[in-house]
Amino acid sequence: MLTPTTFRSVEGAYLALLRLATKEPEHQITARGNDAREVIGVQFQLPDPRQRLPYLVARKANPVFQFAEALWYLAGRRDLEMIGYYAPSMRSSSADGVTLGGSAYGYTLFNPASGDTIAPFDRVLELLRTETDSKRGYLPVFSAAELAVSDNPDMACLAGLHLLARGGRLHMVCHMRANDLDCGLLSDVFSFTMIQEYAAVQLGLELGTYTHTIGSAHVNDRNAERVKKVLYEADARRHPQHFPFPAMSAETTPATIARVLEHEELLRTNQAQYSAEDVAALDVDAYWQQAVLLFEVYRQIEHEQSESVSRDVLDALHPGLRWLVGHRWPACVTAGGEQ
Ligand code: 5HM
Repeated sequence: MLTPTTFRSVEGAYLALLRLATKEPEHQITARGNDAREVIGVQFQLPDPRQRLPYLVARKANPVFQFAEALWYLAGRRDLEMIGYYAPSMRSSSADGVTLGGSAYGYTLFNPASGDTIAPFDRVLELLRTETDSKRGYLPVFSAAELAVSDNPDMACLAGLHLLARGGRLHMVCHMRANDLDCGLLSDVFSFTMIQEYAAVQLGLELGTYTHTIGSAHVNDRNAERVKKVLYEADARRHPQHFPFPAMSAETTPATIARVLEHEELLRTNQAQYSAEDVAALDVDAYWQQAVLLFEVYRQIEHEQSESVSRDVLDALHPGLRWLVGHRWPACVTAGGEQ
């Protein structure tokens, strides 16, 4: 087969790659102190990139982090202050304790490079507006300069994103030099398909296919037990969960992202507390209100050490997001359900 295998959702791709790397590894490697099983040069395609969340009890995907990271990228940020709140483990990748380096992909994509005045993302959109069939809509992320930094704690794993407008749809091909199949793949696919959908909205195009290609696809030995549990669950279950994910609102602009992030900051710093009714009245549309609801869930868990996330907020969540929150923080949701 010369074309990539397609999957209905990221979950199928994730499971297939875990099986491949753990059951038929090509290599056993040790790189920067991590032992891993690896396959080289793999790819898959999602015909519907909106199906970007896995519903596996053993994996406990964190939808709050997924939205936070996607927004952090879309806003072109690199600060630890925001992303470290949702993923404390990312703090260890920062060289100065304030910013992230190569993995702050949005910073590279959505800000002008030094000496330029226009961000690469905006240049590519302009190119696709003027020559739809262009093959040049490539957004490089990995840079050779990263190799020159000795003991670089944070070298971009994303080589680049390629946007191709064909037949009224915006396709994306993602090239990763390396992908941790258990820990990195899911959040990467979530965020990159959000960038793809955001680009499609800006161009007024339908969402096309998403193709993910990986140089080194690996599973770290330290995650082997969890991976076994995930694969066991997938093999044993009779009825996989599937919650179709809604389309990003066609009105989404950079100002929308900025407004969502204003609410995110208020919640992260506990300067605001929102009920579902408050969120419904906010200056962001229903699609992005879901992100604000997730940030409110997390505020209650982090700042109130809440044993029960308020029922109205949970009920206002999209069923798939509610399912994920319930499995990630079961104690909080069960208690809330009893109110
Ligand atoms: O030694 P190296 O720089 O390749 O280690 C980075 C590790 O983080 C690799 O296992 C890589 O696959 C994983 N990773 C990922 O899968 C890292 C990032 C952040 O750049 C990412 N996805 N987005």
